Amino acid sequence: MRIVSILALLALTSGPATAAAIYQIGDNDGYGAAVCDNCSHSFDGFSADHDGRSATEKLATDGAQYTDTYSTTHPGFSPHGLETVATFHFGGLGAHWTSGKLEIDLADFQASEFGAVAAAFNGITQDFAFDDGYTKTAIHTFLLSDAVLDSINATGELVITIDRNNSSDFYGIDYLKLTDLTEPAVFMPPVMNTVASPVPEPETYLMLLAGLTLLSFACRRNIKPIGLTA
Ligand SMILES: [Ca+2]
Ligand SMILES: [Ca+2]
Ligand SMILES: [Ca+2]
Repeated sequence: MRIVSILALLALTSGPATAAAIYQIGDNDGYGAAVCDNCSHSFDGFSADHDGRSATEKLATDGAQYTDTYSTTHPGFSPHGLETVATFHFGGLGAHWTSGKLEIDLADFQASEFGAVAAAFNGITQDFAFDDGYTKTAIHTFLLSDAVLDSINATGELVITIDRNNSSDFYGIDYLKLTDLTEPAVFMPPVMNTVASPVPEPETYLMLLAGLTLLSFACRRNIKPIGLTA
């Protein structure tokens, strides 16, 4: 017998997709100097004192105070005093993350020449040993590991630290952008008991017809017309 089910069709039905949530620290304004993405800057590689921060960035406490400087957290050259660690804080992230990525726009990383920074996402070490080269800007993207996603779900935040204590590199950070790639919840219509009735095969029709014929014959033998006696 052939059973036609529409459950499979229901399973293919989903609601409208929702846009991925995006969180950003700093803006993509070319280090406050209109430097294009993935190209070259003209910052001074000797005095390294570029400070293109807006008033908002200077007053920020979420990490934007570290963007748009070419000499970030470099005592004696940066506007950050004696600080040697830049900390960026994404908060209010919830506890539902299954996938996400971080995009970060960097200038002039030279890990091999001047030492790599020590970077971590929620305390989990990340490879930041970039060798983009002097005058080069580059947008780097990290797909968040399961460990980082678990830490976001446990704390509702993502804290990024870039520690230059073992590095004398001059570099800059234009912005950081965090994207929640968690799949939107799939809308499933209520499942009804809608398995279609079986469609009888020809043999079944023949058996049914034979049964009806026998039943009719039996009735004719046993039922007598009303008013007649045997
Ligand atoms: Ca940029
Ligand atoms: Ca550099
Ligand atoms: Ca910027």
